[in-house]
Amino acid sequence: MKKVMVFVLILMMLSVTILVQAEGAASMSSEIAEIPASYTAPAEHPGEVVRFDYKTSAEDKYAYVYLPYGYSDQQQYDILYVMHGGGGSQGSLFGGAGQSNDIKNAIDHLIENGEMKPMIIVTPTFYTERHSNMGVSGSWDAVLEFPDELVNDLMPAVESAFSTYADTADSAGFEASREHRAFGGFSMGSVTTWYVFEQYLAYFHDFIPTSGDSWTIEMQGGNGRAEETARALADAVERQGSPSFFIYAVTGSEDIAEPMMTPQVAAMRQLDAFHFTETGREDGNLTYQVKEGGTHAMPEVKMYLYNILPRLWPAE
Ligand code: FER
Repeated sequence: MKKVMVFVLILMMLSVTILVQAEGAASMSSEIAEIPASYTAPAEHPGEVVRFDYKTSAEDKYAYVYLPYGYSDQQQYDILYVMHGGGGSQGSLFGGAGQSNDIKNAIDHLIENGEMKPMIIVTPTFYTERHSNMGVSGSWDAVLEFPDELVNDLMPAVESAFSTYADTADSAGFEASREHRAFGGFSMGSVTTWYVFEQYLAYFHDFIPTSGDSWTIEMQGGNGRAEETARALADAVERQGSPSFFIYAVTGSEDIAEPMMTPQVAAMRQLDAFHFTETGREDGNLTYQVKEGGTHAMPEVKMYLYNILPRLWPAE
């Protein structure tokens, strides 16, 4: 009798261990690969980063726009918007117009080798002349205003200048082409991404929140108020008519935002609006990866984008 009890106890401990390991495997991932060194060098067929000027009701602004090699207005392109983090700028990802840095070269190689469909990538800024405070609170003010600028000013301008799937660069055109449009960002740009998800799901299908939680309930609410934050996101999905979407959430194990993102995603997984998947877009609408050793820095963001971009609109 005693022996049986001990055996059962061992079995129970073993299954707990296995469960804990499985839980860990769901968030930790070795799947995020470094950008191959050869991809950080210039490609044979490079795309081009150009400056794009546009107007808001208040001021003149600009973004950088990556145009893939052979860009032609006779073709339609998928489009991704990527927002920088606090203190960053339009140049945080690609450097500037005419430049070719590691991630720009990697994207050129991915497209050149048929690993990724040619796409347009826009890197704007949430800062305006009124937001000179680039600290967290000043950035947050700017972030809160950005989603409206995005859909009212930036998207109409950029998507009438360049050829996307939006037949008309207005709300009807953006809605009809939402499966060909994504929004992502790093840190405060990830906070921005969650706001865009909450407000303009009608225009975007894919989201890449990188190392930043949703501040819809409060600053860093993904940590202390994970359930309310997740519920607010689920309510936003329902309010917007529950269209399909896909969220590629990602951070690093050593990232300062990881303690915010992990509880938020865990809470989201408890809700019907979200279907967690580790396999692919067909099997759910939310995935989350935590890169072992990853910190809150641009080299990681570039690595995450290198891994996620080819999954947005898979090459044929
Ligand atoms: C987070 C989301 C955003 C976070 C930090 C930020 C520490 C941004 C910080 C910054 O831009 O300075 O969850 O956690």
